[in-house]
Amino acid sequence: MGMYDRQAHILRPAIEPGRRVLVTSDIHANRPYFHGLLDKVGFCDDDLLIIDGDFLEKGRESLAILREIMAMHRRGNVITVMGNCDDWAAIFTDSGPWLDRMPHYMRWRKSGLLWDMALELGYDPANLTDVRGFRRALGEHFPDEFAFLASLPQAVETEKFIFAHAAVYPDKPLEAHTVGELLRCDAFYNLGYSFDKWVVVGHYPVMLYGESIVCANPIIDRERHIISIDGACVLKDDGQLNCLILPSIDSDDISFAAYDPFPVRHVKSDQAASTRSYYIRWGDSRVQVLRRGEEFSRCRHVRTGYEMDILTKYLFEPGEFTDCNDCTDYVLPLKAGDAVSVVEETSRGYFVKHEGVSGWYFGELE
Ligand SMILES: [Mn+2]
Repeated sequence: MGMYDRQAHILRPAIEPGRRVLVTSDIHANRPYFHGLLDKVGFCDDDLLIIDGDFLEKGRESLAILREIMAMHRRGNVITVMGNCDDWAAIFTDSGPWLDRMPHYMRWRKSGLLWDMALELGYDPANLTDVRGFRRALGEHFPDEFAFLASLPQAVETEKFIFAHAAVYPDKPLEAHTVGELLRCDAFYNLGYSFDKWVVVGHYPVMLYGESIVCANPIIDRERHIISIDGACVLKDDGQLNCLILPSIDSDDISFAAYDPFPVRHVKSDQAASTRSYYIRWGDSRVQVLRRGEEFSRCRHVRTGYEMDILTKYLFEPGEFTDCNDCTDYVLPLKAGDAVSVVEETSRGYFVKHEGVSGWYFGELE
């Protein structure tokens, strides 16, 4: 049974009004960002945290964060929605293809839940030969972990909100959705749907909705009632872990907080925004190197022809044509005294973030 054959499990919890609710997603096994965010918002046992999927994989500490979230569940202040990267209990029910792909996936990622579990069991995770024997060992040694993962709902619904990892389709009842429909969907916000309840999703990094500007802050669409919160923690160097803040589960007074680890400094002089910019992103990052320099290289984005200087260390291969790390030439509009977080310090200036937006600042900092 694949993701699109399984029917979704919907949770409708009773959440007492007046309790503060925090909603995050796509932590991707990044415990420093997770703790940084919880510290920043002053998370305590009186609050309720809703994790909107994908707390596992890609980052370095999948097994540790799984156990941490299980402990939070026992204390009763977290509700976790399943993301496509958390569906590991399916290895015991889904037949065939997944099992055969498992060794390849582990070698490629060199991290993740099964990687961490293999290490704890004394297997060499990069050279898994007997996958069925390994799966049997997982079931024997990690029954609580897999029971927890199997118990996760694929959507949580309240009077005013629906929390699902990737998508909700307005033309059918929530329980008629398959697991795959709720957990996988690229660019859900671009599908144009509107909802009566607030639909809160993660999964698709919000900056990918921008053409020329990189903004990691949540998209809160008050007309269509869609909120997209994945700030691309782990996935993008300048990403952040976002969370919505609801004073109460029955409130429309929605604000947000974000955590990233970059040092905060203040700009000394005003700067005007660039009138033209582009954002080269993963999946569409083929560039032609016109002049390769020590620190910066002049590059032409192959699909659009847009030219910009890119940090040479962002270029993946040494040849004339290469893919590159996500980057932009956007120059941020700033006022003297503005706080910025510094992502890169270069001989030309600083690559910084200001209110969630990434771009260049060419003046001095204090
Ligand atoms: Mn996802």
